[in-house]
Amino acid sequence: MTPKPRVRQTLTTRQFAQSLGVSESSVKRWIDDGTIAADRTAGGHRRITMASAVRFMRLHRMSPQHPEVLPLTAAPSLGSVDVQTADEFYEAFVADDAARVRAIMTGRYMSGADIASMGDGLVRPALERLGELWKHDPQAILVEHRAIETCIRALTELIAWLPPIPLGAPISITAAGPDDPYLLPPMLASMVLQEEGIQVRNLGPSTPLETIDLATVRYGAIMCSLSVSTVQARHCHAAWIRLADRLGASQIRLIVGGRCVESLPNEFLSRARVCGSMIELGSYAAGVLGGVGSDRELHDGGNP
Ligand code: B12
Repeated sequence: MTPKPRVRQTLTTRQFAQSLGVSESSVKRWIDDGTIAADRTAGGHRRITMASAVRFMRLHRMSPQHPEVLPLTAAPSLGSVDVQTADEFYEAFVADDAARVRAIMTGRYMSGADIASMGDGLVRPALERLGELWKHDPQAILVEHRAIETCIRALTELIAWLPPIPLGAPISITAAGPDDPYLLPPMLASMVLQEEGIQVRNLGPSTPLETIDLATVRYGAIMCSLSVSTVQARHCHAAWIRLADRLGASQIRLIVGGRCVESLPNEFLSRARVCGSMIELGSYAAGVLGGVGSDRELHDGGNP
C-alpha cells in the first residue's frame, strides 16, 4: 500500500489567536514583525505551521488556552499540563489512555519542557513503575507493550515540532546494540541531539555493531550515541572494543548510556563518554557543537 503523504499542519491567524486566547490582530502583528514565522497562501492569507506555532509558544512560555482548536491528531484536552506529574503520566499508561499520554507530552513540550527532561523526568519513571507491575499483575506485559507503542506515537508527533536543523549541521548516529530490543532509549537520544541542532540517523534497536560502524562512515558522522539496555555478555566484549577502536581512529565521539552500560568492558568505557541521563547527553552535545570547527575540536579528538 502506498503510504499517505504527510499533511503539513497549518493554522489560520484566527485559529492560532483562538487557541492562545489573544486577539487575531496581535497574531497578525507578530507575523508582520517577524516574531512568528508564517507563509502566505496564493490569496495572500497568513498561514502558520504547527511547528512554527509550537516554537513561538515554547519561546514565549505561552500554553494554549484552547488546545482543541489546534490540529493535533486527536485534539486532546490539555488541561493543567504544567502541573501534570509523572504519576498521572503513569496512570494514563495503565489506563491505556493514549490521548491523555499525548496530551501530557505535547502540553509539556508546548510549555517549554525539553525532550531530555521529559525523557528523564516523565517517561523513565513512569516506565520504571510499569516494569514493577508484572510482579503482581498478569496483564503487565500487555500494559507494557501498549505503553511503548503509545509513547512512540506521542514522541513522533513531537519530532515534527523540533527546531529545524541548520544546513550542514554535524551528524550523529544513534542506536541500541545487538539483541537490545528497547526502542525508546535510542529514539529519545536522537530527539535530544536534534534539539541541540545535530542531524541524527537513528538505527533503532538491535543493531549489529558492524552496522553502527558502517553507518558512521556512510553518513560522515562526528558522533555516535549508543544505548545499552540489556546486559552485554563477556563473549561480545571484543566486538565492542573493536567498535571503540574504529570510531576512535576516525575521531568520532562515542557516547554511551543506558541501564546496562556497566556490563560493557572497561576498555570500551574508557574510550567513551558515559552519560547517565538524557539531560547529560544534551549538555554534552551542546558542548561538542560549541567546539565544532574551533581550535578545541581540531586538537581534542577524544571523549572527555
Ligand atoms: C518496555 C520494557 C520491555 C519491552 C521493550 C519494548 C521495546 N521494544 O522497547 C519488552 C517487552 C521487549 C521487554 C522485554 C524484556 N524485559 Co523489559 N522492560 C521494559 C520496561 C517496562 C521499560 C523500558 C523502557 O523503555 N524504559 C524507558 C527508557 C527511556 O528508560 P531507560 O531505559 O531507563 O533509559 C533512561 C536512562 O537509562 C538513559 N539512557 C538510556 N539509554 C541511553 C543512551 C544514552 C546515550 C544516554 C546518554 C542515556 C541513556 O536515559 C533514559 C531516560 O532517562 C523496563 C522497566 C524499567 N525499569 O525500565 C522493563 C525491564 C527493563 N525489563 C525487564 C525484563 C526482565 C525483561 C525480559 C527479560 C522479560 C522476559 N522475561 O522476557 C525481556 C528481556 C528483553 C531483552 N532482550 O533484554 C526488567 C530487567 C530486570 C533486570 N534487572 O535486568 C525490567 C527492569 C522490568 C523489571 N522491573 O523487572 N521489556
